[in-house]
Amino acid sequence: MKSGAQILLDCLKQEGVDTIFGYPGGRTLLVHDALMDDREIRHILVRHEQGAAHAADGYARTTGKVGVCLTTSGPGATNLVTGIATAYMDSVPMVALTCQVPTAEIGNDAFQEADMAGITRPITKHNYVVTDIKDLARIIHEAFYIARTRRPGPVLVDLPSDVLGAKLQPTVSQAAGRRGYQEKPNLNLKQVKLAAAMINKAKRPLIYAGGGITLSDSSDKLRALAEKAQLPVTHTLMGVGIMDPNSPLSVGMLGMYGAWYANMAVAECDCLIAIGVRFDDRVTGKVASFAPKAKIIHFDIDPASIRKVVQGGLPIVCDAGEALEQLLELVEARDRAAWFAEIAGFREKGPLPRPERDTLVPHEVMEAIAAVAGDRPVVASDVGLSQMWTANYLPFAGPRQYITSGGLGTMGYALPAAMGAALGNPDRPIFAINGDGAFQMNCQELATCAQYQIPVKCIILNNGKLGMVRQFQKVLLDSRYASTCLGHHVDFCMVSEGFGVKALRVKDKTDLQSVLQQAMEIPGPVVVEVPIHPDTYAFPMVLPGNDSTQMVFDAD
Ligand SMILES: Cc1ncc(C[n+]2csc(CCOP(=O)(O)OP(=O)(O)O)c2C)c(N)n1
Repeated sequence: MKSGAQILLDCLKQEGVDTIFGYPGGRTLLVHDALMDDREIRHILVRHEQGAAHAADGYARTTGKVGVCLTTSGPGATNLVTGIATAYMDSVPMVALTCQVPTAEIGNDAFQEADMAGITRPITKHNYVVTDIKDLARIIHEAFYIARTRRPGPVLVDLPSDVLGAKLQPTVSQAAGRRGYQEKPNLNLKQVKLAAAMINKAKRPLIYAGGGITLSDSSDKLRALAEKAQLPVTHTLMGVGIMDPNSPLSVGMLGMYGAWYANMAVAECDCLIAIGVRFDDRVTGKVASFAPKAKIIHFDIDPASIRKVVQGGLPIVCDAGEALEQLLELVEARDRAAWFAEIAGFREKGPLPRPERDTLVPHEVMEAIAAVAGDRPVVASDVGLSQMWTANYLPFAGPRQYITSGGLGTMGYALPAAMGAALGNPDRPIFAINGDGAFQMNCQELATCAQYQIPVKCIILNNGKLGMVRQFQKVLLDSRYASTCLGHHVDFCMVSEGFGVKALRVKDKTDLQSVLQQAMEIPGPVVVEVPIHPDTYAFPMVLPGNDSTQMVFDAD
């Protein structure tokens, strides 16, 4: 006979889980007790459950495996909510295990009871409450299956403590599956042929590629397609790394904080080949004027994403990798030099700004990080100006190298996500790049990094402000900086040392490179504070409601 807690761990191992990010409480006692003797699963004790969710997310995004987090009931579980919503918006495979009050007490307002199935219904792909130990193994396997297949996403499993304590003779578990749930859509070849014909005919085609390419591990196929048919590629924030930014085929990131020339390419293209994207409002700007001259082909695994924002076009419900393989056979080589020259003209007219100033400027900082970063680094960026600077100026040559909260835009993401990435990728250099505001939202995770010697190099771009919001205030509200000044100076080095993490401070341009180099030479976690002038912003940008080619290039 085995307890529910033991059966749970057996199932996790069968699913290949080697790491769980968790935090204990009264309702997790049996699970944490069973984990204590387990040699195959390591449990990382975070300092806040939000950190557990982001760490599981960072682990999942960078390894392609399902990330797992574990909490107690009530406040432990509700602390996961932002992390689950973050994963949901970016289609990250995750299983959140929340322990619960005993089944007999559910609905009684028991101590530390929260209805997690109800609370997370709109932010999970699926969720379960296990009310009988006989269902436990099936539900756990199903949760992993649903989390990682089709359009991935977070699945929550609520585990009442009596179920974890009950005993059962386990039976051999069966392969997971669900009636009515198709693991992959059937690719409609007729539609792909139509798409190929449209591409072959187009004079100015453009690929608009996003996170779906990474999720289906098909960036190589995308590159091959672009190469064969000579198709320029612009990518979303979630698509950073799927193209080598130095490739002549790459047109960089489009959208609100993307490159003007990428938005111009969208405006001028005659065929927009959208793959694994969802026409997010930060991409389209004013929808009515998005890609006005183009016929649109939209490849996506989720039929609900197709024609959600932009109407018309050719819909193809598919796995991106399968579609790209077929398309590669069907597209013809074309000379599109004139179109590439046109895009090069846009790039020359409106490049990404690289200003020269006495104070440190974003591209300099990013280039300095790139110079010390080493082989295939993984960078988790937070939300704010630092996110846009990282996406635009750090050259990511491969997928799963850049992770960020794209859809929800969650401040406090970077440090715990980098922690998860580090545990999933022990051979790679790992960075967290944060604004000083975002860093303060989950800086408690430095204690986790110190305890387990997780080698995250945590870079704080310190402008003393909530810079991205301040930028809006500067441009839209006549420089009235309401509630965006972080007031008194926080000594981040002292904070970090207090958590047991070594800290270094960059003075200015003269020591930037040497301090970063020094950080790389120190084993384990290190914090590096970099001073950024408060009036340094992320330009160009599209103002809300505007056409995406009408970008603002500076604040004056
Ligand atoms: C949890 C959360 N709260 C509020 C916001 C709104 N917000 C977006 S960017 C930003 C400012 C970020 O400031 P900081 O981390 O210092 O980075 P900076 O923009 O200065 O680089 C804020 C408050 C958010 N995205 N997430």
